[in-house]
Amino acid sequence: MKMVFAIVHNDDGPLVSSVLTKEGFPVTKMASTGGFLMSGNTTFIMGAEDNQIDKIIDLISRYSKRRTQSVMGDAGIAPTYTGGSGIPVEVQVGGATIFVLNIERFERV
Ligand code: 2BA
Repeated sequence: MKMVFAIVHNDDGPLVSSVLTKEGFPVTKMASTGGFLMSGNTTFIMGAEDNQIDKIIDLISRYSKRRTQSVMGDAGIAPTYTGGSGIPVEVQVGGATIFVLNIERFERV
């Protein structure tokens, strides 16, 4: 058994969630915040069998778009990243950041 942590853009969260659920994968959604942009993203936690992981990754990546986000030099990250210059900085965000961990034991009591 595996545990999947998938961080997706907030705008993709609802679609990714409904697709996974529709395909029969149980999912828990957590509101999270990226440390770099300091803006909201969505983290999915999913317990799944080993042979389901490829399908899950495929679904998440299909519905998570890659975006370019522009941040001002004095917003969020910015004072240290841009030297507080106020100059816009472009960063690529997503599709999704996915971690797959081995689970030693799973109980539902
Ligand atoms: P953020 O930390 O807000 O990062 C947003 C995007 O900013 C990242 O997109 C990346 O393109 C860029 N970025 C992050 N740190 C950077 C840095 N030190 N210098 C320059 N650019 C930087 P993604 O890589 O797609 O990540 C999207 C979100 O996924 C991240 O939001 C963070 O919440 C999470 N994430 C990404 N990698 C992670 C990791 N190794 N561990 C935990 N969370 C991660």
